Amino acid sequence: MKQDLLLTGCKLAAMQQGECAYGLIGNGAVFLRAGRIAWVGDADSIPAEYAGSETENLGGRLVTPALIDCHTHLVFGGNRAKEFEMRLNGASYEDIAGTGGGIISTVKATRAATDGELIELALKRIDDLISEGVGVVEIKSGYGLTIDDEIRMLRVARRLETLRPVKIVTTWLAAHAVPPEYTGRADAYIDEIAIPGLQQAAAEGLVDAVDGFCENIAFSRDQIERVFIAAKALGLPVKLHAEQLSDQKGALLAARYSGLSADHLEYLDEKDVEAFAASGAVAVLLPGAFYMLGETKLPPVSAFRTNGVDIAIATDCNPGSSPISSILTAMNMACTQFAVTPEEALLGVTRHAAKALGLSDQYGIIAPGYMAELAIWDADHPAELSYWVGGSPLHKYITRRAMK
Ligand code: DI6
Ligand code: FE
Repeated sequence: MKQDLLLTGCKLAAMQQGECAYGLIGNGAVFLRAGRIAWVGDADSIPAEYAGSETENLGGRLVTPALIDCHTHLVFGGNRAKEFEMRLNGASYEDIAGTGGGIISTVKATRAATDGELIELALKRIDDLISEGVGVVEIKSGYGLTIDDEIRMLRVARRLETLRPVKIVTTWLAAHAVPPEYTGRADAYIDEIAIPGLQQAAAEGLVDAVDGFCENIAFSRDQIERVFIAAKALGLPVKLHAEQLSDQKGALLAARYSGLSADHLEYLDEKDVEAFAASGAVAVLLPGAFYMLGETKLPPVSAFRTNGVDIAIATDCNPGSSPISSILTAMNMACTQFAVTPEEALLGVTRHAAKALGLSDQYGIIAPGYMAELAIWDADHPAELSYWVGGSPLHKYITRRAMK
């Protein structure tokens, strides 16, 4: 990016706290300097020192912070279209997982894929997200389930950042499923793979956060807690796939370990929302998985509102429960399925998604000091981003990251 750039002629949804969460400025201007936002405000009050800079008039277009997909599993081999068909013929997600399909079938395909193949497949998904203005993508391991394959997944994920102008945040999710070689020995898997692998991956600097899948078909709260203790000892933040298929009290466990977020949450008991809220963790809603699995139990969105829980929205891009690489579709689904408002949906992929990744001081709002990562839309109002289904109204994407 050029050193200095003044953007004018834009309608800004700065997503800062204000009268409305959009933080709308009708006739806005933004001054970018050395990859950061240096000034933002009304076009009538541009400071004289910036007024002579190279200027780009955006023709009245809408400008938002670059969007953030704060929960994906987008590095994987193969696909599970056949299981999708099985589910539509009557099998449940749990039935399929119980007979060696589900996550384990993706583990086999991922282990068999070369790094080059995994990168090529993941780049397609990343490009889909970029075409919708996404500038930050979280990617989890969890389809390797050996120390080497889990670390390989994170290396591949980090590599994507050198191939596309996005920030990649990597999450250790070895406690995702019990691999076949550990059938019936989940505790041993935690002790021999999930924890020592985490220590090794962290030593290589590959881990930004630690996640787990707390569920009947995956790991118990006690097993997840052991992983969390190891994460804390390494100074790493935690988060959790919690209450996706049943109420395991996982969100409360994540809260107890000062988790950045708990994700899914359809089966979270409303009575537990107050305690969850007190931790300050973000509730990450994944409407794509709800949609694909034909789930009917809704997450307690109004209890989140009443208790002041910040809500984020993500694609959960994965081959089993959410083969979706469209953040705008996830926003639309959050609105239509969960009765999240378009304003909450946009907050959920900007400010609150940044919080779910521990990046609140750099991403997710348009404010001085924040990264110069902006999405410019052919849209008049931010509600349009949640409204259209299919097609991207992205006009262009401004990033401080030159293609490397
Ligand atoms: N919950 C999910 O929705 C994904 N992982 C998880 O813990 C699904 C992963 C898959 O089915 O491959
Ligand atoms: Fe997930």
